[in-house]
Amino acid sequence: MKLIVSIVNSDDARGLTDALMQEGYRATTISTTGGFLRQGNATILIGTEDDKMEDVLQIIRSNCRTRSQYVNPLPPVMESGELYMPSPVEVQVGGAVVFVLSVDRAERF
Ligand code: 2BA
Repeated sequence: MKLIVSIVNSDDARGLTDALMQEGYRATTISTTGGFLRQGNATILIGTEDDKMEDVLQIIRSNCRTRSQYVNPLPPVMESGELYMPSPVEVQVGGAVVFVLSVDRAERF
């Protein structure tokens, strides 16, 4: 069995879980925050059989899109009187960051 941990844009989370449910997969959505942008995203946990993994990855792929975001880099250390003009940097976020973990045992009691 595999546990697929998928970090996605909050705007894609609903569509992705709907698509997973439609195909008969079970999923849990956790509200999370990215360490770099410090913005909300969603982490979706999907436990599934090994032979279903590629199908789940395909559903994730087709329901999450890449977005460009601009962030202001941290200001440098400056002497008093110096002026810092921040210039935003573009980063590509997502579609989805996915980790696949092997599960030793899964139970539902
Ligand atoms: P954030 O940490 O908020 O990162 C958002 C985007 O900022 C990243 O998109 C990446 O394009 C950029 N970024 C992140 N760290 C950077 C750095 N040190 N320098 C320059 N740019 C950086 P994604 O790679 O698509 O990641 C989207 C979200 O997935 C991340 O949000 C984080 O919540 C999660 N994530 C990504 N890689 C991870 C990892 N190795 N472990 C745990 N979570 C991860």
